[in-house]
Parts: sequence; structure tokens; C-alpha cells
Amino acid sequence: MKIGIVCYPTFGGSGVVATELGLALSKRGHEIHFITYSQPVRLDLLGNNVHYHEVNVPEYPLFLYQPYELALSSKLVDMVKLHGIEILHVHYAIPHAYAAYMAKKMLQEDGVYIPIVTTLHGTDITLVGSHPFYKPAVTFSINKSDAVTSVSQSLKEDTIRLFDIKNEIEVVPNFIDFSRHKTHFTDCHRNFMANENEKIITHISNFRKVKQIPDVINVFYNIQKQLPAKLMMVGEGPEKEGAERLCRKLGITDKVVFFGNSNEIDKILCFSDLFLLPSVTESFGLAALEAMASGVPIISSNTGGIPEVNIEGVSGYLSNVNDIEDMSKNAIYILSDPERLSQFKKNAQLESKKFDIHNVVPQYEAIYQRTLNNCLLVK
Ligand code: GMT
Repeated sequence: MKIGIVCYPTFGGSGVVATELGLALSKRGHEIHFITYSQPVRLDLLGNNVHYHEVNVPEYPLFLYQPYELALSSKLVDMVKLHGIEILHVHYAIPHAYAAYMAKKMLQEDGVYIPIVTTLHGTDITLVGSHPFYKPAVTFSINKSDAVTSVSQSLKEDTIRLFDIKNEIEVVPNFIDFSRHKTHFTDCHRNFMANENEKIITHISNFRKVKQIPDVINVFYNIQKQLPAKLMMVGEGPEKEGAERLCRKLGITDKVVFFGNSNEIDKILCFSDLFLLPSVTESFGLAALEAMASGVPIISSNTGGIPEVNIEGVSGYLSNVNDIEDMSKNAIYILSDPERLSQFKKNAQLESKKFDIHNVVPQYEAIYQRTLNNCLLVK
């Protein structure tokens, strides 16, 4: 199949999933066209079957806001015609599903029929999409998609609760490509980061409010009072400055490393002992799954789709949002006994195998095939 993939090219989970999916599909013989405003951060393999088409939005002084969805829908029309793309898979409803629908309608005028598959990732539903400013357009785009998938059961339920959905929503979970996710470093360079007796705690996110960054710091503060530990903070975002300030206030700056965005997540996870994800909401928690795949247990909140990934008492523990004391207690419990820690590490990795890409990609292929068949019938 010739598949167009539209996504955010940034470090966010939806872009990561879209990129990993495209790369996996290309290995299975499909021709993949990424269409977005810059090269996706994890797209390191442009080759015969993988193409990237940049959407440019020329600055025009009359516009206070540059019309990205207009430029995207025009680019989609052009690319579908030029490359004979047969199906569009858009990740994140806003504005991708909306732009894809416009492209579909424009193409129809020229006798080209193209199905749209929309994957909902979370914040497009729970935080942004349900805002009255966007809700009618998001509802419309979901209902007009030829197939809709969500990355967790919890997100499916949220979507049905928050929007007037007429379409079926299929749950296709996020996944790990174990062949790309290196878990067997011979040397993790752990000693660069911490002394031998120190436990390494890690948090990776885009440092938005929803990630509860102060809770990450406060849980770590409690941990390091009980046992020697270091905190690795990976990512960039609006809450980072406040986090640095909080570390100074708590007097723990020498124990916390702020990395910024990193393309070496697997290396950082390789030397991590515990991962913290105390988010207010999380449709899935891809960062937690990536940590588990590297054998890192999870201390998380019990919100959204996280319980579908992090299994209580097996791969880690889950607490109510903001329950810093419970999260700290659970973290110390796991870290304070070497045998227990080693068991949780093994469990975490084992649980992550449920999300092996090889089980998930065929689900998307089946959806593409079905929508293509339906499209042929409509023609
Ligand atoms: O969490 C973010 O801020 C990024 C966001 C995104 O759209 O890239 O992540 C969402 O999609 C990921 C991939 O499906 C999920 O793993 C995240 O849980 C989800 N984030 C939220 O629901 C807050």
C-alpha cells in the first residue's frame, strides 16, 4: 500500500508512534510518505520506501495566525496525486483529521477517492479537543473519518463521553519496536551519572503542566532522604524552569541532572532503576512503556490509560494523582531491596512485551485494507 502519514514531528508521543509505525510499515513493503512541517525527530531512515514531504506555511503579514491546516490540506492533495497515495493515516485529530477531510473532498472533485484513518492520541481529546473552541470541528472530523482508532480503552471511553461520536472507535494500543529499542548495552555508562551505591530515577516528558513536574521533584526529594539517589530529568517544556527552581529551593541541585530533549532515550533508560510518571492525565503513557521495555519499573498515577500499561504490583505501582506520599513510599519499597528491584525490572520488561510492534502493525494493516475495500465500494 502507499500510505500517507500525517503527524506532529516533535518529541511528543503521537509523533513518535506515527514515525515508528511508518518505519515498521515500510519494512513490511509499504511505501510510506510522511507529510508534516519538519522531519519527524525519530525519522532517521529515509530510503526507498520512506519519503518525507515538508509542509511550508509562507509568512504573510496580513495573517495574525498562519493557516497551517490550509497549507497541509493543499500539500496532501498534491502528494496524493503525485505519488498515488492510497490512504491517509492522520495522528492527532487537531488539525490533522480536519485538514485530511478537506483534502479528501478536494480530491473527490477530481475523481480521486482516498480513505482517512484517524488515530486519537489523548490531548487532542482530553485537553484541547474538548474545548468549546475546537469541539464542533473535532467531532466533525472524527465522525467523517473512514476509520478511527484510539491508543487505549480509556481514551476511547473519554472520546465517547466528551463528543457526540457516530463512528466506531477501535482500540489499537501503542507499541515498542524491540529491534529498534536497544536493551542490551554491554556498558550503560552508569558510572558517568551516579556512584555505584546511588539509585537512578528518571522522568521523560515535554514538561507540560499535565505531567505534574513538581510531583516528580517532590517524590524524588522523599526518595533521596531515605537512600542515595540521582534524578535524571529528560525533556524540554514550560515547567522546566520551575522544576529547576524547586530543586534549588529543596537543596537537591547536585542530585538532579536536566538533560533537555534527547535522542538517546534508550541509553538513559539503560542505566535507570525507576521511572516516575505522576501525570494528571495520560491516554497511554508511551514514555512509561519505553521505560518498561528497558527493564525500568514505573511509579505512576492511576489515571487515564496508564493502568493498561503499568500493572499494579507487577511492573510498578500506581497512586492517585498528587498522592506524593504514596508514590514516595512505593518507590522506596521497590528501590530498597536489591532482589525486589531486580524482580520488578524483569516484570516490567516482560509486561512491555505485550505491546510488541509485531502484534500491533497487522492491526493497522487490517484497518487500512478494510477502509480501502469500503472506499472501492463507494466509488
Ligand atoms: O503527552 C504529551 O504531552 C504528548 C502527547 C502527544 O500527543 O504527543 O502524548 C499523548 O499521546 C501519546 C502517544 O499516543 C500517549 O502515550 C500520551 O499518553 C498522550 N498524552 C496525554 O494523554 C497527556
